[in-house]
Amino acid sequence: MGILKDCINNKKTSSVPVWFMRQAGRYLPEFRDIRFKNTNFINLCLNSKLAKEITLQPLKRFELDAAIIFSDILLIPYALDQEVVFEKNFGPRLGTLNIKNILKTTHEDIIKKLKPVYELVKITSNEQIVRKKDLIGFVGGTWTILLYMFNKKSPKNLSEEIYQLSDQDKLIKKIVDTQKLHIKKQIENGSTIIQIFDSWAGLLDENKLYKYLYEPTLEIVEYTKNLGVKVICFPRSIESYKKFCDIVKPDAINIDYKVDPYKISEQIEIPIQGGMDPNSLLLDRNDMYKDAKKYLDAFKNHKYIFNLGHGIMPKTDPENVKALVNFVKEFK
Ligand code: 1CP
Repeated sequence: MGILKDCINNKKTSSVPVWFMRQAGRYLPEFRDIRFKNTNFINLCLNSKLAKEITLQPLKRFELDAAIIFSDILLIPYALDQEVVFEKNFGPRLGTLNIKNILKTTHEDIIKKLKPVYELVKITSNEQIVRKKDLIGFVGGTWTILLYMFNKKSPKNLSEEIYQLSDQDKLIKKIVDTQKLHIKKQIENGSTIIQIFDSWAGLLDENKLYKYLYEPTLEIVEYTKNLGVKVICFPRSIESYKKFCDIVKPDAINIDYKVDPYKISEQIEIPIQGGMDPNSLLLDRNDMYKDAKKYLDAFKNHKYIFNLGHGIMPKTDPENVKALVNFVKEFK
């Protein structure tokens, strides 16, 4: 149990907790080595030993306060029997959406397919380097998962047809049910915090927020809290994080880089995570520190977890990540 959880529990911490979205990923040469030899991304996620090695890679380099399991939000469509492949220079490509078939999958089917993920959580949580830290498990947000399942590739722009999808209420219920199961299994195997990545929440029209964002997320947040585990939400690029927090009541909220840290620190009382533009890690050191300081200053009197407004970019120099972590750790 680490200082990340202490921070979310409103306890004083010796320094500002820090971890990064996509801290295990393509900016690390040791990740690229493994990835090069393992062209099937889903199979790599389902290789517990290699996935553990990837999860630990950033912790061996930097003084991070949390590990996040190397996995993907699209393992839920995969577990629900929709084909998922990752193509080079394209991203995810999903197979036909057969809702009838999806509704037939049982908990046993899902657990069987995702067993290696739970094994990954278990063997990672037993590692010495992770024991004193937090181990973050995660799921995609219901909306983001639904959108990939419907669109079958990265959405970028929204096709309004999704709102007319037939049998969508049954599908949404099935996704929520699977998300809960996936969260429960990760916690049983050693995840100490859960994060919900709703990366495409910002594409939703205002009048669709209740049905596709607030309602399913509230259900999952309440479920996770009842399991005694803290939950961080990242409904990326939504108009009002304040309204989201008032309705969904997560334990902590991740903000994107368009949010003004000073303003939000006055609007929201719960611990805040992230914000800094991942592009700042591509600047020269002093400009990177200047941007980091802006967030650290803004949240000086607020519970704050240092992170970014989105994942680390593949062209980032690992030495800059190291320098940034050290800068955060030394900040008083
Ligand atoms: O080599 C490669 O091409 C793999 C790149 C990669 C990695 C490192 C993908 C493909 N997924 C991951 C791991 C991953 N994905 C993690 C691991 C833990 C960590 O953060 O270190 C996590 C939490 C995710 C979550 C995820 N996957 C999200 C939500 C967060 C976000 O980035 O917005 C999403 C949208 C995905 C889908 C996905 N996975 C990968 C790609 C290329 C995409 C599509 C992104 C898009 O549609 O633009």
